[in-house]
Amino acid sequence: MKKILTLCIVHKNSQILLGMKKRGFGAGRWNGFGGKVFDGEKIEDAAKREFLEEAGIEVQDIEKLGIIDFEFKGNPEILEVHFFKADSFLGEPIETEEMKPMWWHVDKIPFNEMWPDDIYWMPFFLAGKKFKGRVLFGESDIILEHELEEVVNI
Ligand code: 6OG
Repeated sequence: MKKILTLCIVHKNSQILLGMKKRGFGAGRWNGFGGKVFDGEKIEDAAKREFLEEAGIEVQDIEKLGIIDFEFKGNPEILEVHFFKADSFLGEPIETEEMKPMWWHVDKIPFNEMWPDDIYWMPFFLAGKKFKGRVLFGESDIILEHELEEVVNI
């Protein structure tokens, strides 16, 4: 059973735009913007739609940089998250019911208030490298297994 999700981060002038998730899955953590892909929707379109819904900005050119399968021990559902990078956008980020946006310098990313997998893929992301991987979480969102590699095509 696979669920396809998007995650998009603006990376501009040594800063990244993250949002504090205010409700639902991952609440209380800083993360990129994204969510579930609708049936029949292109994954890239879902990434753009979610950005507009969650931060009020319009991203135009986005680049897919990675795919990670997230599994939770004892749960047959796999979350296939597609990671995108944007370097420009229209509008100004605004706080929404779901996310509170904030810019972070790439040297000061709040990893201890993010999903524990982020420390692994973020270096690839910031370097503009494409990546693929799999992460298995156990109880209390502890990482039991992780594999991540750079790939040529995504
Ligand atoms: P909604 O289902 O609330 O969107 N997401 C993850 N992000 C990271 N960094 N690590 C994970 O490890 C994640 N699992 C899901 C995908 C959920 C958002 O959270 C991301 C979506 O952008 C488990 O609509």
